[in-house]
Amino acid sequence: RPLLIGPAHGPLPPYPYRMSGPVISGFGRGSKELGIPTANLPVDNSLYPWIPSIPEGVYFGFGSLLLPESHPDYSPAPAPSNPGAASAATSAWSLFPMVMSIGYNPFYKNDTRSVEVHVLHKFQADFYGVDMRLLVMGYIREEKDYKGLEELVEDINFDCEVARQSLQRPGW
Ligand code: ADP
Ligand code: RBF
Ligand code: MG
Repeated sequence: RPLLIGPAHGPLPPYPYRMSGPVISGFGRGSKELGIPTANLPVDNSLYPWIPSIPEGVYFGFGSLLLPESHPDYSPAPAPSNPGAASAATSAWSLFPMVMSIGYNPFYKNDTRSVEVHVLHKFQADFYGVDMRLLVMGYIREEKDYKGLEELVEDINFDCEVARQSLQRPGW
């Protein structure tokens, strides 16, 4: 499958979609042990009507986290590009590329639509409860069922590469 998604000049409508919310506990399936922790967000259909309306699948884009000063990955951008850092900030937004799954995880057969985000950054600590803002820039593929976990992980690793390469183009 292709490494680059979307035209060089940037995302086409209806992208980008936006949503935000606190990072909550997920299914506790040990995604972290697979090397693919996923930050789960509450799905509020009334706040974000685009969520139930789009096809389930794997998407990519940017995720921003309001990390508290106490988090080891806290790193305030200089003001004014980061308003939160302007005066004695105790938290600041940090921007990362991400891949995400929206859907029912056919491999696990969930019965509710979930939103889970794998951030393309190696964090020194968890960030449960932290506010996250998502900019969904494009669609990568359908969610699939798999014979085994290794195949799922292999596909997700390729999704990460698609996101990295697609997002590093200047138009994105
Ligand atoms: P859960 O079932 O609670 O979602 P996971 O095994 O999926 O557990 O781990 C998700 C948690 O791991 C996130 O809520 C976050 O606090 C932490 N985490 C650490 N690194 C990342 C990352 N790169 N992307 C997403 N979450 C991460
Ligand atoms: N679950 C599936 O059942 N099928 C998939 O194709 C699938 N693709 C995913 C792609 C990405 C980028 C991410 C972050 C998750 C995906 N998932 C998929 C969800 C996965 O089953 C879930 O994160 C598990 O908790 C991993 O153990
Ligand atoms: Mg998770």
